[in-house]
Amino acid sequence: MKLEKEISGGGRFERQPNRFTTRIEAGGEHPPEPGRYQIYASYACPWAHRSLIVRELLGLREVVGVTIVDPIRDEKGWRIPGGDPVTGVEYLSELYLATDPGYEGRYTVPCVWDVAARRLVTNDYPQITLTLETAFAPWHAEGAPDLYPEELREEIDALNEVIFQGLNNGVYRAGFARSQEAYDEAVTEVFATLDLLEERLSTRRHLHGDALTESDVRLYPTLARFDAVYNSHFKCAVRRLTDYPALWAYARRLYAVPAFRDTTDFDQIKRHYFVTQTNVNPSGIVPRGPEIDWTAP
Ligand SMILES: N[C@@H](CCC(=O)N[C@@H](CS)C(=O)NCC(=O)O)C(=O)O
Repeated sequence: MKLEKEISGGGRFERQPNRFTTRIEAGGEHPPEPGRYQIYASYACPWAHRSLIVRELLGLREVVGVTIVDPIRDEKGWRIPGGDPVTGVEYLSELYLATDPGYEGRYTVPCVWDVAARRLVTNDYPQITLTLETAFAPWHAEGAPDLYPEELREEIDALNEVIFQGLNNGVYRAGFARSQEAYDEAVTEVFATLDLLEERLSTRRHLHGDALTESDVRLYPTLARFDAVYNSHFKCAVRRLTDYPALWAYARRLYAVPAFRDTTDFDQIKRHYFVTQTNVNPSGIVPRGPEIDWTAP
């Protein structure tokens, strides 16, 4: 199993680096153009979820395409049910290997395919949303939010790093840990980060004030998966999201926005983690519950 390569000596999960990091930028080899790029995403994957949210929020549905993969990944990786209408492939791995025949890492979503150049441009998930927010600005819908305003970029980048280390990737470090020490270290960081964000959100509507930003887009996918998956499957069991009044109210507020709600598929999320990650859940049994009302006011 490829994931073994990402387990360090101390039983710590150390995520693989992103192999494809070319930028889509004006004047570059892959310039932004409507109809030229296809995002490959899974509703289950938190990293891919971000791109789906941003594409909807910015009204880019007609500008950048999306192919959704099946939530259950087999030994050949992510599968596209019925084949991909854009490239004709059945497995995402075919796009990775068409771009780099020697690629040996995991075939991950999200990634972006350049239809004109017939190659993968990027699987650099933090950059994909930023690219939609900046390089694709000429095609944003009228009235679309500015998720990455110039004057807040430094603050947004700094908080995103805290959210990534402590939470987005923190839950994976807890869940994939192979030693008690590695787990303890990660789970402590997860709840310290939730505590910090609870405090921050007790006085603000969004992470950087009134307006929605890239930081909110990065936090939400982890919150949406927290009680349904991470609390049990990844052993992030100290508290539930629903135990945090401000964070839970904030998560529900975001869920009320169509771009967040329509891209949140709890059934696919649960089936993906519990069925596919047999390193953590060898039986592949999907638990019932927890019963949570995301639409509560
Ligand atoms: N590109 C990043 C993050 C994206 C990522 O891990 N995506 C997961 C789904 S949440 C994936 O596609 N995994 C495929 C696999 O493990 O084979 C990475 O390589 O770690």
